[in-house]
Amino acid sequence: MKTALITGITGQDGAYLAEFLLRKGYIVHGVKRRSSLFNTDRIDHLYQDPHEKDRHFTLHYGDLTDSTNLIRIVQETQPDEIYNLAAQSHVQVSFDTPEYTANVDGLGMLRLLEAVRMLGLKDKCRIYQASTSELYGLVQQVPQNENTPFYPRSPYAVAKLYAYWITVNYREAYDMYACNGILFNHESPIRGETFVTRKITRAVSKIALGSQDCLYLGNLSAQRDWGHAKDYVEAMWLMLQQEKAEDYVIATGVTTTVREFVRRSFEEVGIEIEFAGKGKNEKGVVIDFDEAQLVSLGLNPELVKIGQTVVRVDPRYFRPTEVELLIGDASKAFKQLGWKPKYSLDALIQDMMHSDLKEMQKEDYLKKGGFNTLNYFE
Ligand code: NDP
Ligand code: GDR
Repeated sequence: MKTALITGITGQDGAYLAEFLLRKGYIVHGVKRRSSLFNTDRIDHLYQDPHEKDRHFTLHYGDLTDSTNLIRIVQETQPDEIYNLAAQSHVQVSFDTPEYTANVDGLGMLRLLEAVRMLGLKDKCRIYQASTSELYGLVQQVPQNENTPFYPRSPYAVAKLYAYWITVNYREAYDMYACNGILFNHESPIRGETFVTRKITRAVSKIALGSQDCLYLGNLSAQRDWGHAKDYVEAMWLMLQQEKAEDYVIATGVTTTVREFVRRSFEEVGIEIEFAGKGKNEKGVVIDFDEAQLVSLGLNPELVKIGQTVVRVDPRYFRPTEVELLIGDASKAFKQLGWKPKYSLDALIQDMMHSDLKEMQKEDYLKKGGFNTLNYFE
């Protein structure tokens, strides 16, 4: 029975990976941060009471900025595999918190590598670093593969560049099994609500229910290679099961604009929209709807108005420096890992819209029934 340690277990990928490894029979340990409110929603279904015998799932308090706790947790858990997924992972937020982002996303990996090395676990323990397509930044060539030069365009990407190279360096200097998964954007129904895909699927659901009028977005022309997180965590695991540690690009090879993602999300609920105008003045307007489809989803067609502006651009979401185009070439992973994504973009959007629509319908129902959130300050 293998033991895995996951940092960032409370995040999107951490939750999917924990599920995946438990199903494979692993003992899973996770590092969670202390917070004033519970932050374990995504993994609550995996929780096991500390008094249970044969526990396969354990959480430890810790933080990637604190070497002392990382050394203690690695020592206590003696992992065969470490997945370093913890990060301040929001690109725009990294412009506001550049030093903190560097500390967690850059030095965090160094602290883990050192913990493994100092504890004499380098021959037992394999390490995965959550590297990112943001490393490519300003377009040098497409599609991007393992040999494409990096040109990071945010404090987040620069911090991740350090983590990428320190992983390569420890592999070469100390012969450690350490690898980088250069993962392109991957999403799911449990994606953080401030990333663009989830922001879109939540807002489209609310607009279809009549509880929100308009969705405000930044750069609609950015192009991303979006996959499903469920597929991508399998690739992380495969990277640690090889004879030799190497770095791999994980992507679908298909790129789509933010604008098109919005259009297709509306299509999922039977609403057709069209974009007009340019730059800050671009708008998305309802041009048609499918009454039968709306009804079949439990929605009221009378709430949908032809001519309604449902998408507007708000420059506050523009980034100081942007990554305009990402398309991954994952042929190395296809060949060497035997990995292939199962979800298409349409299947991903369907999964996210289905889940958010249900969630918003539940909220709407509770609100209409008078069960509003309690106001403790009245
Ligand atoms: P999330 O933002 O959903 O999760 C990040 C996790 O890191 C959370 O568990 C968070 O804890 C934790 N965390 C943040 N700061 C610290 C810290 N100082 N110490 C310990 N834990 C911390 O990200 P994803 O799951 O989407 O991504 C996982 C990793 O993969 C990240 O490193 C991300 O940068 C990288 N990545 C993601 C891609 C994507 O498209 N999703 C693509 C390529 C790379 P809390 O819940 O308390 O906030
Ligand atoms: P990204 O994801 O920056 O690619 O990083 P995000 O979903 O935040 O942005 C994707 C693109 O959409 C544009 N955009 C908006 N983005 C957000 N968040 N909110 C908006 O309102 C909005 N409007 C337009 C952005 O400008 C951008 O071009 C994600 C993270 O998960 C990283 O941790 C990871 O490393 C990379 O993916 C790969």
